[in-house]
Amino acid sequence: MYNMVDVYISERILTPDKSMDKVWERPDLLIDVPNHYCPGCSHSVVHRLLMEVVEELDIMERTIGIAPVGCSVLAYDYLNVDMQEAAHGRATACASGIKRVFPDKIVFTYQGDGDLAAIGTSETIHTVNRGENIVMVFINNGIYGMTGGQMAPTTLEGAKTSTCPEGRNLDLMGHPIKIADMIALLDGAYYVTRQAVHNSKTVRKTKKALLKAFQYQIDGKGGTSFVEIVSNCPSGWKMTPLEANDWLAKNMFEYYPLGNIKIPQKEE
Ligand SMILES: Cc1ncc(C[n+]2csc(CCOP(=O)(O)OP(=O)(O)O)c2C)c(N)n1
Ligand SMILES: [Mg+2]
Repeated sequence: MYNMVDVYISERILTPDKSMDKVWERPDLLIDVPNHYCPGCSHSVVHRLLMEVVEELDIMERTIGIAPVGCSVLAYDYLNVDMQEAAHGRATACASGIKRVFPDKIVFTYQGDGDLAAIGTSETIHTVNRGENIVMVFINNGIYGMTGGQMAPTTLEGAKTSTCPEGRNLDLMGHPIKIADMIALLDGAYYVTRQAVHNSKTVRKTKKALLKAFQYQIDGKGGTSFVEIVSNCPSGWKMTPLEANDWLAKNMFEYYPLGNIKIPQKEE
């Protein structure tokens, strides 16, 4: 089985004559321990990008991350910055409190779709509406990965999960929620973008988006930065990692198109 990180590395370090040209190494802030993510899972790629960004911006001493409930509940075991665990859905409420008490800290939440767009919908909307100067990283894998693959608010029409084994039926279960588009309408949203990490091109774009989001917070720009990352869940989707990435590209981007949804006015 492939691991997303291996795919990414192999694309970059195998030169045509198969000699090794090392251009990548683990960021120091990504703790060198085996992680619990399934092979091919997007979470580990995004963890790495986050720590690269924190390292490059030289903010490791003042960064505080909030871990959610979901597959990334153990993020604090892998990210070597100060971390706080939040109750399910409450990460942005925690982040708001921490940022207000320590305005010089750089605060981010890291949340899945069940956490951010289901149980935490209220916290999500009101945090952005207040324009809290934090970064929200949103992993939209269209499923509750941790608990065995139940339908999430973002599950696509027709997609099969353990709670909609016949496929999501819109009449019965409502529409997949485009939470990033919703919060972009709020005046407190400063930067809202939707990215992905299923190949090396999108990985690079996501890193740029994360760099921007953190830089806005460092510069004290007014408002919340929100980076959605359309992600996979090979285990929950019952696919191999490569099948999952194919399925994601063929199905998810039509409903969740990649690109910026709201950018600061001077950059328009
Ligand atoms: C108050 C509460 N309700 C429900 C749960 C069960 N639960 C744990 S994780 C989770 C969903 C996680 O899905 P998501 O946020 O999409 O993260 P993923 O695992 O897909 O990365 C649920 C419903 C819980 N832990 N606490
Ligand atoms: Mg999920």
